[in-house]
Amino acid sequence: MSSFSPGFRGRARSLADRLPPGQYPTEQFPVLSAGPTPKVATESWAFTVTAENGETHSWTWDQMLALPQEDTTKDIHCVTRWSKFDTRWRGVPVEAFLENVDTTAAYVVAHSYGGYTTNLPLTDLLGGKAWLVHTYDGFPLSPEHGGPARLLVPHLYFWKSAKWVRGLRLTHDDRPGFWESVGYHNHGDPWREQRNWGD
Ligand SMILES: Nc1nc2c(c(=O)[nH]1)N[C@H]1C(S)=C(S)[C@@H](COP(=O)(O)O)O[C@H]1N2
Ligand SMILES: [Mo]
Repeated sequence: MSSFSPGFRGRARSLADRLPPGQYPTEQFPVLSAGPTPKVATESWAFTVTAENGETHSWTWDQMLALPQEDTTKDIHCVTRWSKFDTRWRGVPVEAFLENVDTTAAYVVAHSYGGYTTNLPLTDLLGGKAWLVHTYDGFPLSPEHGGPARLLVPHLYFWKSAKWVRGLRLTHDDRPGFWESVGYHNHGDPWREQRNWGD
């Protein structure tokens, strides 16, 4: 293995270099939802971080928009094998929601309006690797793609990017989410082809 990480050389890398094993590139933006699209109004929307001691920290839509915003362009990779290059998003880096949270937890369960869950190590959400996004390609994120706001964790398979996300629960023990509990890989690194348990 070479010492640089995927994405490090940015635009200098060829598209082939940016395609994880077993993936094909597409211009489409397929919609993959395990259930119906929940209707979530921004007026009643809230994002809540729950620490392992039960303490909660919540943001209304306007409070979330008042946080420093970031634009990011990322390649995304779905476990069903499509990859989409250079997707453009705007949102809040996840670490902004954890700044004042007193925690020693190592794991997170992201949970969504509609009931979807997905689990991640906390470190995969920090350090500029994950965002709560509300804008896609310059427009408000559509409901089918997770609007009004979704998680974006582009370095992992896209099932980790919870649509209609409503909060993060910090836990000491790792608790499999919706797909992870039916056989998807617990971590889901596309560069290591972590599709299923045992990969
Ligand atoms: N709440 C919720 N989030 C979800 C899903 C879902 O069914 N419900 N599907 C996941 C899967 S498997 C993928 S590939 C992506 C698809 O996002 P898209 O529909 O915007 O392409 O969302 C992920 N986030
Ligand atoms: Mo997926």
